[in-house]
Amino acid sequence: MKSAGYSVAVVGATGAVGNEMIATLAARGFPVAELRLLASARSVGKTYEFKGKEYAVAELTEDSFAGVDIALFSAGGSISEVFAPIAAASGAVVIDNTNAFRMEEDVPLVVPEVNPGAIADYKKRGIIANPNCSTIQMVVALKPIYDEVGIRRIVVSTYQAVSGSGKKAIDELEKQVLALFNQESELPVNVYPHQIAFNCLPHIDVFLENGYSKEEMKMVRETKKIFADDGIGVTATAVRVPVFYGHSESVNIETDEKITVDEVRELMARAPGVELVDDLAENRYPLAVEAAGQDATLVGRIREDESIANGINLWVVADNIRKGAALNAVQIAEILIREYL
Ligand code: NAP
Ligand code: 3JN
Repeated sequence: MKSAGYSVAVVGATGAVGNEMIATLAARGFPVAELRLLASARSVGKTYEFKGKEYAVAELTEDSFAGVDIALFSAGGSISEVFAPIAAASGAVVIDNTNAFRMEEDVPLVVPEVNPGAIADYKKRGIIANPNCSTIQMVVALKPIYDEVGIRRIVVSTYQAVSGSGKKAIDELEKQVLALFNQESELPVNVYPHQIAFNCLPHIDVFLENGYSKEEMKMVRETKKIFADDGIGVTATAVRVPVFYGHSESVNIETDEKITVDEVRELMARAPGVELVDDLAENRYPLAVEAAGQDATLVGRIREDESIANGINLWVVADNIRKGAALNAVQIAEILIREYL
């Protein structure tokens, strides 16, 4: 650990995830000696406050990474494909929030509560991948059950907030709601193929040849990689819902050995990164509006799946921009500086 602190670059600093990266670095007291905020040429001139000081955004170029120790990327996959290897070659450790490297064998895909040991493999390429937000919150909740009784199959349906599609989608939901309340004849529909206000779209990212969306297949592949278990069956349905922050998930699992609802509750009550919210008498269960702005992954509605011998249902909710992106990345950076840099 460097006592003087680290030079940290945030690539995509002006975006929904980038803004949260800056806030998370500050909130967690990450030892930042130098902060480099990088985005497109469009954002040059914008400034952000970090720990009481103003920082100007610079244009991302090949020369942006000289002297940088840690580069947090969230400017989209095509930017990461080009610039993450450049950052790594100039000596930075890249923590990449995009899909660009997640499934590459020599790039660790890390959720600190689940597979922190995988971080050691960063040395191979100088890149660590952050999983997709929907995968992260699911594996945080399932890890203690996986360790206790094994998991054979996962059936997950997601209810994903618009902030997962970036700032323009947050604006679009707001504008559509206002237009509907003002009884305007035309709705602005630019980000999604359909109206998102008061609607549910079973369509996140592009559709693939097998009929699944890419978001659904990210959950399938990433879960197997994080648990280092190709034998788990995973099937997903990803749905965009008119919520600003907080992804919710209905998660059904079939375990190898029997586990009771009370045992799952006990595991959740002491699982790292999890908060058990499960009190039906008080109408307490995880809610997106309560998860928003929180670090914890909320787990509740724990029930036995009575249709099979070893089945459990859970409702899992987390702030997709925090634990789903920025917080997970900063937690990885914290382990990196504590154990490796
Ligand atoms: P956003 O709000 O639309 O922000 C996009 C960011 O990328 C902005 O800072 C933008 O800069 C920057 N950017 C775009 N084109 C650029 C270029 N040519 N050069 C440099 N910077 C460029 O999107 P977001 O929600 O923050 O998401 C950004 C990316 O993070 C996504 O594409 C995705 O890959 C990843 N992400 C991951 C998760 C996850 O599950 N882990 C969740 C959400 C997002 P300007 O403002 O200058 O255009
Ligand atoms: O839609 C969501 O709720 C999460 C979105 C994630 C996302 C958005 C655009 C591009 C990703 C991602 O993290 O997988 C990507 C991408 O990097 O491919």
